[in-house]
Amino acid sequence: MQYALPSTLQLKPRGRRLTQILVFQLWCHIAVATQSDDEFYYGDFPEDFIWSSATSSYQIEGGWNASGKGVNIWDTFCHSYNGKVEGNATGDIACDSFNNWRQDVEMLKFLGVQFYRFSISWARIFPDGTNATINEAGIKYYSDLIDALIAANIKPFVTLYHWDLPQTLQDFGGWENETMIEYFNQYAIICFQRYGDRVKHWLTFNEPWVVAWQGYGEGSFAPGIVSPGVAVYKAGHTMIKAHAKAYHTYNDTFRASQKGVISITLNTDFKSPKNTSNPLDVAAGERCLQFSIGWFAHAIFKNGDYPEIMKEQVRSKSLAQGYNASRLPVFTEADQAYIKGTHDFFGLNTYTTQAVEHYVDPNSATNTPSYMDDQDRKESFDPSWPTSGASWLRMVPWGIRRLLNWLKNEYNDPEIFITENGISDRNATSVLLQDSWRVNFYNQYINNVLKAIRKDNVNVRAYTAWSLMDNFEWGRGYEEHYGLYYVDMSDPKRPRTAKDSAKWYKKMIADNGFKKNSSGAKINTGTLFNVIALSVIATLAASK
Ligand code: PNW
Repeated sequence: MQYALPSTLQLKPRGRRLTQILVFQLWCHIAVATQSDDEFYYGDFPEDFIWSSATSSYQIEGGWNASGKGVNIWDTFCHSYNGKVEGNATGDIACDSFNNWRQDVEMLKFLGVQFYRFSISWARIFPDGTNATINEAGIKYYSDLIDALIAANIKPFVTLYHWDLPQTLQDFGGWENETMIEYFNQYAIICFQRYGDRVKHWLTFNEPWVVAWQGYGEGSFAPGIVSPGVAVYKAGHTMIKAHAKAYHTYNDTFRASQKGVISITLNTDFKSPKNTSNPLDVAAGERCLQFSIGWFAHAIFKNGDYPEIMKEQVRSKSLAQGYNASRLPVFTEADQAYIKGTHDFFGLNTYTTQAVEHYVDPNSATNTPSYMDDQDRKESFDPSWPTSGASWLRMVPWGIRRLLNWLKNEYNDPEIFITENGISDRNATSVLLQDSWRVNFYNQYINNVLKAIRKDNVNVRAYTAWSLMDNFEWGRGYEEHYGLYYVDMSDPKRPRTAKDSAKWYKKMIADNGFKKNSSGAKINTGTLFNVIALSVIATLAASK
């Protein structure tokens, strides 16, 4: 028997029509609201918003054995010509910023950025990785750069470790060996001592995820160790502790006199459930975020320990694989207390979004243990997302806004410094200067950052374009380009030329946001369409 409403509550045909119209109106409102998220947002950034661009030592400096510099793991990796770097390229000369750094400062001045994020090459300061010998020529190189930046009113934003570990330390096991913690601390101390009078923004590590996974997991990056389920976690563990130690050193010894800030830069893609109405995919998306950025952020920004889901997954997989304990190392209570809260802001590098689905490999127990398998997921791209020069990078502008919101909620509304964002190409030289696809990328991504700030109240303080110039793109050598500036690698002088994206970024910075066309308010076509549709349907419905 069908359940019927009491007759007093039953809708008359006319009332039913009205309800249909109301439901349709509601749908239209939702459609407009969702659609307006995709719409361009005109407005400006907060007055004290920081614009920046970035590079890293090995990618731009060259001078690999100049003026007393020691050998680092990327020198060794490239010089082994092991086929892992496209075209057997090396960073021996790169953009030759060891000699051309004055030009780099001019480029930054042209852009009008307030900050320049660069990294220090550890082996240029400590040739054998330890404070046994200090290379004064190396100290001077960065000191001169810092002075020139300050003279140009550009604040130096310094990364201590952007992947170029001194080779001598790798010979002791690199980040698999916890003695690195003290070596890193000694290196950090000399940087604070020599530069901290002028440098007020520090990053300990750039993307420990990439170091751990690509360096010690799949081995595609230096030092090229292939241990996807064990060394990967050990390296991550050591870097978290090394970060915490350097933070405390700064806090206890240097902060009072130098009055700077220090933190870490973590990377992740946004992980979007492939099927948003499948709870398993939704859980898989969240799990992947915990495994990627939570791996490091949970300890530093939350409670000193790894995310619960990560501990559970790695432990149960490890036991099923015949280990008698988890492959994920354990933080003692003392470690946790020491690591928790070692941040002054949240440094974020992000480029893309992955679609995530729940997937358990049936052979998980017998396969080689792996950080990837530990996550029980498959990642892919929606085919509609535009490609780039990197297989891992698709342009998904709304992803950055979703990620910023996720970070806000997950880590108690931190101050977020976007320390890298950008897009690559593999185009021929002839079209590199007219990089309209890169302008489009920046336009849309930065607009989504603005929406995160203005509509969602995410506390984003800085945006950094990766990269200032085309450079040594790690495993892709010189074939992939991220620069706002083109660098002619065939010319020994390595001349730099501004691309269209550099000019666009300069204007955006000068405007501090997106100005409406001077002709006045732009009509929002999406809303207009919905309003017309709504009234047509309402009229039709009422006339029946
Ligand atoms: C970052 N991935 O690296 C680095 O910090 C830069 O040095 C680098 O040039 C830039 O992004 C572009 O690659 C990443 O495979 C390397 O997901 C690889 C990945 C992410 C970031």
